Amino acid sequence: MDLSIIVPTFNEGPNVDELLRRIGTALDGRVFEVVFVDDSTDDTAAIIAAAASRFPFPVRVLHRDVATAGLGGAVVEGFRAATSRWCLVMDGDLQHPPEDIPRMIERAERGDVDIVIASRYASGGTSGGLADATRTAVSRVSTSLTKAMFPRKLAGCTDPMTGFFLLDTDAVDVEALRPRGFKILLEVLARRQLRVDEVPFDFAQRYAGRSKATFTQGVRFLTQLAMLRFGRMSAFALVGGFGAIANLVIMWGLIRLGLDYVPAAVIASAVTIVTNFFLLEYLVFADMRSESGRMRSRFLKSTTFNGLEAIIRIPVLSVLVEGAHVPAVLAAALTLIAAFVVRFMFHALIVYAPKRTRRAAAVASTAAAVAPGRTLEP
Ligand SMILES: Nc1nc2c(ncn2[C@@H]2O[C@H](COP(=O)(O)OP(=O)(O)OP(=O)(O)O)[C@@H](O)[C@H]2O)c(=O)[nH]1
Ligand SMILES: [Mg+2]
Repeated sequence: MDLSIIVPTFNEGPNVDELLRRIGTALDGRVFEVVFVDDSTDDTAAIIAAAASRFPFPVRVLHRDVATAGLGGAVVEGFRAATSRWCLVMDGDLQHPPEDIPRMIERAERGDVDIVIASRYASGGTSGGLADATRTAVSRVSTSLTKAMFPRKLAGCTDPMTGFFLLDTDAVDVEALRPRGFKILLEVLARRQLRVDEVPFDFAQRYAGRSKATFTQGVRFLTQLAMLRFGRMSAFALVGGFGAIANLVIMWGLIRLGLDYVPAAVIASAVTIVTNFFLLEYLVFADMRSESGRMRSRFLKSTTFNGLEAIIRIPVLSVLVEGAHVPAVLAAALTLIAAFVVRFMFHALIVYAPKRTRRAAAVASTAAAVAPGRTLEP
């Protein structure tokens, strides 16, 4: 079996040589290439390029100046660049021991699976390399949550969050993957029912360098999960719901401070409109940003729309309060809910509309914006 090994790297310079050395030893006698997809801000790409000549197998490095979609985006870029149909994805910090690759290949060569996943949680595997008790707990809880949300597609998989797997790229539609954040395997598994098997492995300690897992990555992951499961609209609703609650809390606070409900509603709306925009940018439409023109223009469209919406909403609010004697905060809640669907359509179809000339591509991508990731299980 020909193999492309894809290694996403972000500032992993001190690990490169050891990684290549151990891969070379583990896969001695096999045909393979190593493709690093590098988003580093340091000299990792140069280190890889220099190391490449010291090894008897092909080593390539694709350095991305714009790290679109982070780790997940890097892996997809690797799938595109790979020369082999079978791609093995592994971290660049040696937490994924290269010595386990032959077992994964042997499993795939039996010919009855689309993906072989190296699992920390299958019996025989261990997760000792997780930094501390908190990371272990977060990993366990998010694994259970994820499995609960995709009971059928993840039935054969104990570790949908691992970054160590061997995939037949002919079994997936690489261009349809919408990676965001850290968990590319989940994206692959949730899109299409694949034939899965696992091999257990011992998750090692990081060899050198620093972890890139952050709290922000955690928030991104939750958004990704919501979007894969229920489509983009649910993530939009989540952000909108958060904004609505913030709006009401601010309004309530200002009224308690003695402000009249109209200026209180105006201030609360202004604050939430701006916050809402950034949450949409970085969570809900993160994968569509690079194709939809300039951020400034999206900001203007989004805030103008929401501003107009608030300007219309506030007279309606006052009719409800003065005319129909609905309590102010309840009336605000009702008008916020009513505005939701219109706002989603406007953002998905106009603010984040792809700026491409080919109409067909634009139409396809717009359709994807409104109903993406609706991967309801059969
Ligand atoms: N290309 C690319 N690689 C990334 C990015 N973020 C992380 N990586 C790489 O993805 C792999 C996994 O990242 P780690 O920081 O090890 O994350 P982790 O294994 O969950 O965290 P630790 O257990 O603390 O090591 C490493 O090879 C990183 O260099 C990114 O934005 N772009
Ligand atoms: Mg790591």
